[in-house]
Amino acid sequence: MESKRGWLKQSFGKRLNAIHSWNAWILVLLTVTGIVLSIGAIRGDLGGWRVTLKQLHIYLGVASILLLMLYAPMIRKHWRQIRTRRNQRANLVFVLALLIGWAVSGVILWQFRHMPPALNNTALFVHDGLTWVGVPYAVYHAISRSRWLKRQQRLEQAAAVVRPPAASEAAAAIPVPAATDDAAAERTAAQAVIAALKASPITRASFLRLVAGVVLVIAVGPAFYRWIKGALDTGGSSTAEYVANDGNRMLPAPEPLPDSAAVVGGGAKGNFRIYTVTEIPSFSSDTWKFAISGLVDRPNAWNWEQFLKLKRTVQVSDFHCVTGWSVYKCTWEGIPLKQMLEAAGVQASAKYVKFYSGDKVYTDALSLEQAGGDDIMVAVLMDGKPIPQQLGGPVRLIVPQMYAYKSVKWLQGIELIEKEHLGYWEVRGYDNDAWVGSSNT
Ligand SMILES: Nc1nc2c(c(=O)[nH]1)N[C@H]1C(S)=C(S)[C@@H](COP(=O)(O)O)O[C@H]1N2
Ligand SMILES: [Mo]
Repeated sequence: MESKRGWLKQSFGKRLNAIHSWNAWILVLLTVTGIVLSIGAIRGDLGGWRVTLKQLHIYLGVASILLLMLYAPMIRKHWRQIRTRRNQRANLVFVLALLIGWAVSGVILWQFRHMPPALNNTALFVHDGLTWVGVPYAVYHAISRSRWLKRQQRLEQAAAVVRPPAASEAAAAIPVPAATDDAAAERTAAQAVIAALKASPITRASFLRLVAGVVLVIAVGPAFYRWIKGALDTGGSSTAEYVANDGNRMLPAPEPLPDSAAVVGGGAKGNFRIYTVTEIPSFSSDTWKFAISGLVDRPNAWNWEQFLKLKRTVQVSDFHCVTGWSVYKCTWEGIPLKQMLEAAGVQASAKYVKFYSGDKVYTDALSLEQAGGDDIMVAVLMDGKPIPQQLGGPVRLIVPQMYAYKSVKWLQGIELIEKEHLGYWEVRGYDNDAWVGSSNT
C-alpha cells in the first residue's frame, strides 16, 4: 500500500522511465535464459539446470506481465503525449505487440499440460518467432537510442551550427567565378563544387544506425532463415537428411513390412528436434546387442541379425516433446513392448520396466501397468526407413501417449525391476507422470 502510494506520487514521466528501464532489464534476462533454454546441446552435464532455468524464465515472464499491467492505466496519456512523434508511436505499438505476444504464448507454454499439443506447438512457434524479430529489434533500439549515439548526433548538430551553411547547400551557393583567364581560380572553384558534392548528406549518427541495422541483419538473418524454414516445413526434410546420412552401420538393413513400406501414415508431419544428453553415439551391427533381463523367466540377449527376426508390427502415432513441439503421423515399425514382455515372462515380483540407452547415461522407466499399453513400441523403422542415428536408431522406444522424454533413444536394454526408478529427466525435475495432456496438480 505504502509503496503503491509512493509509486503514484512520482511524476508521470518518472514512472514511465522506471517502467521503461525495468522492461529493458527483464527483457535482457528473459533473452539470456530463453536462449540458453532453446539450445538443445545444453542437456548433458548442465541438464539439471534446465528445470531451474525454465522456472526462472517463467518468473521473469510473469514479472514482465505485471509490468505491462502497471503500464496499462498509463497508456492513454502516454499515447497522447507522443502524438507528434510518429516513430515513438510506431515503436510503442510494435513493442506492446511483442510483449503481449510473448506473454500469451509464454503462458500457454507454461501451462502446457492443460493445453492440447497443437496449441503448444503454435505457441512455441509464436514465442520463437517473436524472439527472432523482437530481440534483434530491441538490440537495434538500444543502440540507436544509446547515449553515445545521441551524443554523436548532438555534436553533429552543434558542428552544423558552427559552420554555416551546411556543405550541401554550399554546393549550390558557391559562386562560380565569371569568365576569366585565371585558370587557377577556375580550378579552385571546380574543386569546391566537387568537394561539396562529396560531403554526404547522411549524418554520422544515421550512418551508424544503418551500420548497426545491417550488422544485425547479417548476424541474425541466416539463423532466422534456417529456423523459419524448419518451422514451416511440414514434410520432415531434416528427417530425410538424417536418414540419408545415417552414421550407424547396421547390416543387413531391416526389411520394412508392407504397411511400413507404403508408409500408411502418409509420412511424418514436422521435424524432430535432436535431443541428447551425450554425444550422439553410433552403432555397428558387429557389436550391437539388445537384452531383456531382471525379474523375467526367460532373459534374452540378441545380436542385430537375431533381433531382426522378432515379429514386428506397424503403427501410426504422434510424437510430443514436453517443450512444446510435436511431429504428427509417424509410421513406426517395431516390436510391441507388450509382446516382448510376454515373451520374456514377467515375474510376479516385477513392478517396473526400466529402459537403458546405449549412450550409457539416459534411462527411463514405466510402471508395469503403463508398459502394457498397446502402442508402446521398441521401434526399428520410421516411415519405412531404418531409424537414423540422430533420431535414436537403430532401435528406440516409442511411448506415443506420453511426453517424449519417456521415448528412450538408442535403446539396448530392458530390465524388469521391483522398485520405482526415476529416469534421467525425472531426477532433474521432470514429472514422472508423463501422460500428454494430463493435468498434473
Ligand atoms: N538416450 C536419450 N533418449 C532420449 C533423450 C535423450 O537426451 N537421450 N531425450 C528425450 C527427449 S526429452 C525427447 S523430446 C526425445 C527427442 O527425440 P529426438 O531427438 O529423436 O527428436 O527423445 C527422448 N529420448
Ligand atoms: Mo523432450
